[in-house]
Amino acid sequence: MRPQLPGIYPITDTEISGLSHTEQTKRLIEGGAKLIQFREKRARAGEWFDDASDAVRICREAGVLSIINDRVDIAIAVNADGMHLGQDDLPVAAARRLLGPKKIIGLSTHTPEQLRAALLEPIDYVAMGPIFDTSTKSRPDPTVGLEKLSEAVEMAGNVPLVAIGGITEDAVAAVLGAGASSAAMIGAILADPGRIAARYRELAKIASKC
Ligand code: TZP
Ligand code: MG
Repeated sequence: MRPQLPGIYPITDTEISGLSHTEQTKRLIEGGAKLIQFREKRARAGEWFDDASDAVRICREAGVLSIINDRVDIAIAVNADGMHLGQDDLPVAAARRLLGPKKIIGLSTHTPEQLRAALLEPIDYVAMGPIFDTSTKSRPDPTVGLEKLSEAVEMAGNVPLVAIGGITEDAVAAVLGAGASSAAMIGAILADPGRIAARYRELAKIASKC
């Protein structure tokens, strides 16, 4: 399913926010989020399953799309709307076989070569990044920058492209102006956990003017 991507694409992070995925979800939905990606790099499967189940159920009740990062087993187990794969995760074709034709699959890319290859896969959107320096991801690839982002958008054609990595409030307009369908953000939304809803609202307002 090719989703209508929102201008701001929030991704959860328990380390940065200090909150469970479920609590981040409640706050993001209060701020008006329409799609949330759940990114968990540390928890064991059992703990991750419980938190993801609650978060996805809350999303479903609110009509918000839920995307699980990395783990196809968790995505299936909690019946998320889709998943987001990286270059080192399960191959897209294998994930598609497991998830079926209706679920959303997004794929991270970091170079034009990876993007070209991604566009041959059964994906619904592609991500490109890091656009700017980021401290959120461990061992990030080299930064892409705005110029190469524009070239990536052109190469992606009608496949929606999500820009990610180091995107601050000040950069949202430039990233969307370069043609990205969506600006994925972690730190800029979650760094002040008491203002997650407000931050989402502020950022979505900027995106709505682009
Ligand atoms: N993939 C490329 S950069 C990145 C990921 C998951 C981290 C994005 O986080 P932030 O805080 O918005 O830079
Ligand atoms: Mg991954």
